[in-house]
Amino acid sequence: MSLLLLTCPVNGAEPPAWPINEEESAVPAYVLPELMKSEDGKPVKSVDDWRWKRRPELLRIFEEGMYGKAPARPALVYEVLEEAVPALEGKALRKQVRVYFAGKKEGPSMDVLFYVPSAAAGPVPFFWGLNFQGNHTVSADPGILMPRLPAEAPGNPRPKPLLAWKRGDQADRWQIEWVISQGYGTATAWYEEIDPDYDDGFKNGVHGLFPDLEAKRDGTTWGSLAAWAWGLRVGMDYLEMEPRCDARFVALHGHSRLGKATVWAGAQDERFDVVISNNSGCGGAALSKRWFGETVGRINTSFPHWFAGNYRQWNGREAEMPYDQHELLALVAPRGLLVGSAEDDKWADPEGELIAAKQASPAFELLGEKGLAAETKRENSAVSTGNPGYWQRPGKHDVMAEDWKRWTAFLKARWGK
Ligand code: GTR
Repeated sequence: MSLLLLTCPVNGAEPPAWPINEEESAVPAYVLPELMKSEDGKPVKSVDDWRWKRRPELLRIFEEGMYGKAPARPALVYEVLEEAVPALEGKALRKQVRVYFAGKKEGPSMDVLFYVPSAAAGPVPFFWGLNFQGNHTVSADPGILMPRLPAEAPGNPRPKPLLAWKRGDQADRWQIEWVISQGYGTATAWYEEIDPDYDDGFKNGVHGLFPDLEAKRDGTTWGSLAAWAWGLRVGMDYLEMEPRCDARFVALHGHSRLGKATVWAGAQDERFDVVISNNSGCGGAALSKRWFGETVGRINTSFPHWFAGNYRQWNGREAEMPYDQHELLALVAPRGLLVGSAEDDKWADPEGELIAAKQASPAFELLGEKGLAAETKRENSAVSTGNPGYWQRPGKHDVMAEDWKRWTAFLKARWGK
């Protein structure tokens, strides 16, 4: 029994501040806000209603209430660290580029690692996503530049694990050879080069580039998820310039916390033709009002730097929230959205992710997409042929070869290549 609902101290211990439920039978009834009704109570009936009224309204709700407002992106400034060279036994070309965040060649920057099929005759579709442990971990390829250690700062716990992360440690999660074999390119950068993932009062990473914004910090100012999403959009600014990338066909993908950042970036930025959420859970694709797995109170307590301050007002008060994550997913419409869950990943609430995708469907349908295929079930997701697509694989919270296969099948169905 994993239902933890303690109302009084047991043996002198304090009850958990944010009780967690992982039993389906214990999920109470909940009511979702209506996606296709504007704040003024009017129904969303036409493409124009969606495009000019509901979509901007929802973007503002998530920006001010949850992830926080990000500054404008800088002018694109980059430095080619390595021009395309043969790699992966000649199957790919590898390129490495440093993209600066200050609009000049100093200050924080991210190193973007690219592979494209060496056989490609022209620009190819691309996967673009952030990695957890440094570019050198996504493949054993010895040519990948080692990440620079994040700036030392009081309380910075990061350099130590970074030194322990080995080349190729995360290769299973990236499947680069397989992606190349499918005729696609792939690009990645280490998320902590955008904003180190610990609570430092928003001084380091790209937050530190905007002192005026920090001086006025309030409940609507950006947190780390918004910073990673911003970095993903800066990366897209580069991909649009990259001659080997066909920027009309870019699939943004992210796992777990990076899945949350991915969904937020993809919701805002229509240049991403496909958005893939992998096990993104609470604050990503999973509904907040469904009491299962991680909760708003819990995530804001464990990770106080991830969201805008305003989000904390919903700690323990999910039932009163005026929005929920199906409305975030709907912002991807009519572009491609694929939500992936793992069966044993209760913390991320696979069922809540499926329901959110289903509840986002009316926006996709209004805009001419098929919507989540009616027959989609968690246990039989292979039939998920619609848009949004949904897929659940057996196993735990992770990115696996099967996930990449499913993602690629979704892209091939959408792009015809
Ligand atoms: C967990 C967190 C999740 C998820 C995960 C991850 O600790 O509670 O929301 O983001 O980390 O990113 O690996």
